[in-house]
Amino acid sequence: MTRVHVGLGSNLDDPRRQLESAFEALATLPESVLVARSSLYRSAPMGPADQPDYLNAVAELDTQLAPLALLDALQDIEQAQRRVRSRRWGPRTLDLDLLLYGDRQIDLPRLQVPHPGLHQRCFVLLPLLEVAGDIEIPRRGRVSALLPSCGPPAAFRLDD
Ligand code: A4P
Ligand code: MG
Repeated sequence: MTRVHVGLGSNLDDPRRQLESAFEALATLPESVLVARSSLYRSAPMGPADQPDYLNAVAELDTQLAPLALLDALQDIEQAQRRVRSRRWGPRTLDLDLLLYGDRQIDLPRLQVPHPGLHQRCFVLLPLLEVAGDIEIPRRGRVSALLPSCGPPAAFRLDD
C-alpha cells in the first residue's frame, strides 16, 4: 500500500454536494482505503475571476493502484459527476488532482506528481495539513514551511 493524497475542488452545481459524492466515490475505489478526509475550505477563484467561489478539500488514501491507474480512476469519478472540460482554470463541477503519491516524483505527459501548483496554494495546503500533518513535499519542503507564502486566494475552513 502507498499513502496518497487527492485534492478535491468544485465551484458549480452545489459544490458541497459535489465534494460529498466525490468522497463517497473515493471510499469505494478498488484496491484502496479512504483513510481520512479534511474539512471543506472556501476560496475565491484562482484564475478567471468571473466564476463562483470554490470549495476544496483533501482526501488521504492507502492504495495498491499504480499512479496512472489511480489517475484513470479519478478521471472516471470526474466524468461520473459530469465534469465538462472547457477553458483552463475555468469553472468545474469536480476537479480531482493527485497531489502526492507517497514520496514519488513522477513526470509524465499525463501526470506530474507532486501536483505542480500544490506548494503555492493555500486552498490545498490547509486541508493537506489537516489530514497529513506537517508532511514533506518532495522538492518543496514541509507544509508548515510553505504555508506562510501561499496564496492568494486565501482559504477559509467551513464549519462542519
Ligand atoms: N495531470 C497532470 N498531473 C496531474 C495530477 N497530479 N493530478 C493532467 C491530476 N491531473 C494531472 O487537468 C488537465 C490534465 O492534467 C489532465 O488531463 C491530467 O492528465 P484538468 O483537470 O483537465 O485541467 P484543469 O484542472 O483545468 O487544469 P490544471 O492546470 O490542472 O488546473 P488545476 O491546477 O487543477 O487548477 N481556484 C480555487 N480557489 N480552487 C481551485 O480548486 N482550481 C483550478 C484548477 C483553478 N482555480 C481554482 C481551483
Ligand atoms: Mg486539475
